[in-house]
Amino acid sequence: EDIGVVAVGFSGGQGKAGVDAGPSALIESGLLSQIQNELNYKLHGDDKVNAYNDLVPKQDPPYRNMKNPGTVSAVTQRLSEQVYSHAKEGRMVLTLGGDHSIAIGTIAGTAKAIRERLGRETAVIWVDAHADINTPETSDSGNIHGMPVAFATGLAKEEKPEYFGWLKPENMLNVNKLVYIGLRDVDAGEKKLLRENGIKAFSMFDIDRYGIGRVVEMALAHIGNDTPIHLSFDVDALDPMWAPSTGTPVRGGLTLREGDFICESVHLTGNLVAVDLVEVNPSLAVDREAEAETIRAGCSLVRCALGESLL
Ligand code: DIR
Ligand code: MN
Ligand code: MN
Ligand code: MN
Repeated sequence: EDIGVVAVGFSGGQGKAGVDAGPSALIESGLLSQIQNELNYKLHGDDKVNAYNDLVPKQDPPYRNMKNPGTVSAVTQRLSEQVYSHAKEGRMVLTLGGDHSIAIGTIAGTAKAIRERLGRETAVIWVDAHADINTPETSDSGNIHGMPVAFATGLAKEEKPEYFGWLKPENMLNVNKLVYIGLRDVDAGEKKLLRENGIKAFSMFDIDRYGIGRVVEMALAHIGNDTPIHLSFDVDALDPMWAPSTGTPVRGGLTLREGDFICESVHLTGNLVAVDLVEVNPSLAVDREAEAETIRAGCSLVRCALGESLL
């Protein structure tokens, strides 16, 4: 099977340096060679990390409360083209982040390619402690990594091409094809958006109540059989016990096994078209062991999504 790899060394969607080194850490720990040699994928695309330095504007003042809006817009636009070019060829696309703002680009790329190639809408399973659905106006932080779902679904809109105006209807995700798993730190404005738009979300409370098996079953039932799936996995969905080295850790999260189970289940559908693994920040670890744990967890999630633990 063919897979397109995009390594996105980008941190402009939030304020902490170091998340741009996530992809190189994952790759150096052997992720791509495992995918190639153990899981037998044919790799296309990046073995080096994209820094996108050529896209960073000289000045990038806040716009509508967004920080680095021109930079994030330009990088995600380029990324959407990279993802699109893989997905159009029928390849599964693996994107290694980078902060979660990059999902604006990855979803835009897969949604467009899948519409053109299969005439279908893409579903997104968003695994995260956070809902990342703030609009520029509801956001307290101004960090765009808290907004990608709002832009991907069109809940946040902007005409100016240099500020996400490049997003067109063919890039969009339908809100009823979106489902969350793992939420536990959702802003008041985000809760309102989830409610008003009838968006399906399974919080940690639901996982405690039903167990991860039933939650994944319900999540997949919601998006429907035979729907192409884009899995966007923020490593902070995992409990900091398993993934401490990330920008906004929140206690009370998924065990590594629960995270792996989500990925395995999505693989088993046979409908997976894209995977994002984001927010691994090697430089935030308290020691080398915490750093290695987080990278190991990230690699495990990706391998599970690509079918490692299943025959
Ligand atoms: C918060 C935190 N909701 C924000 N979001 C994070 O900045 O909008 N997302 N950490 O990953
Ligand atoms: Mn998060
Ligand atoms: Mn996130
Ligand atoms: Mn398989």
